[in-house]
Amino acid sequence: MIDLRSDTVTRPTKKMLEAMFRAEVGDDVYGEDPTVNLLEEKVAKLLGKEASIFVPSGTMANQLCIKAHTNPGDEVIVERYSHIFNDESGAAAALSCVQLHPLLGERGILYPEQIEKAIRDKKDFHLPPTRLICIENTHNRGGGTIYPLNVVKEISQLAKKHKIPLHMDGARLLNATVACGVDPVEYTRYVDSVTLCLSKGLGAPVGSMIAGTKEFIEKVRRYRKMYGGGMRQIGFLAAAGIYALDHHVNRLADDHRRAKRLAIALQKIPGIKIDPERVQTNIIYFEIRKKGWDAKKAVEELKKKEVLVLHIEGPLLRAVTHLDVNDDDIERAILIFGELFG
Ligand code: TLP
Repeated sequence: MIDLRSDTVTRPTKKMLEAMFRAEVGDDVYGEDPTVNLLEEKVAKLLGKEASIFVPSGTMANQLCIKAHTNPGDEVIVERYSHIFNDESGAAAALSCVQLHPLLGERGILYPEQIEKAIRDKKDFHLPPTRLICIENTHNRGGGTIYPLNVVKEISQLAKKHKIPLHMDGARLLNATVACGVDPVEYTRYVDSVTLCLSKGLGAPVGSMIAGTKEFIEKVRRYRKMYGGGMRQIGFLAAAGIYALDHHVNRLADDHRRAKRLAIALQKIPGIKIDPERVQTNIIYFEIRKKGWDAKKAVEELKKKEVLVLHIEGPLLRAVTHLDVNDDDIERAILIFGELFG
């Protein structure tokens, strides 16, 4: 199978498994797991923040940040197609009792002018207080879109002016930084909290990180316990994260190159609609435009030929490149797309 559904599907490499096997562990709820502590120090440094914390998933990471930044009844500005708004099962409403205020971005990117218009007037008690702004980098549903640095800077200036914290869902932040050739700190210096997934392009089996001030991370630590995310001897998982950060960051560029190659080849197939110009990192979206076919049938027929893609909604399909997909797999997938939709 050539599994292009998501970069979450990777399996640990042999060397990663060896690193996991060798990990020293302790009880992380007591703060006694040396490997988790090492990972948390490493990520705090990588992201230029005072502290970081290991959590089970990217969803929990976002939700803990929302919980720690807000009070019930507050409003949180998000992008219309963001993961927080669409793919976290309504958690912000259920767990933090906040109202999400979705704004439509340009391929997922929000601009300061539209955010400023959406910030509520504090003096009017009819209105929910705007307590948090969330941005997603890279933006998944936008097409793996990279936030331009100057836009993040301007949003941060706006947020500061209004004394509203800025959160970055950085599940794929390192895809953005590798693609732009910038240090992650160039982005994270502008945000109050940031998440980072170890289990996507980086190839670890489990885990996400949150980084911020020491005070913020201590608040998150309490909520992590409340949400049932306090885990015990998880140095084995942290070791996978450390290995991923040491060995799998620069190679994200290969995923980007392969996604571009796939997109350019798919554009030449008459039954497929795609704009390769939009592909900035490892995610591509496309539509099937062949008579008698719809997205569901396309997924089924591709599966019969051992290519897995994800149906998003309506005619939209997604393919994502990652650690477990090599150049040969991409060439084979291109041939199969050609056979079915040419
Ligand atoms: N995204 C998954 C699906 O849930 C859509 C995927 O396959 O892409 N932020 C962003 C931007 C994400 O894309 C995801 C996962 C998360 C957060 C949540 O991470 P997990 O799956 O670890 O909860």
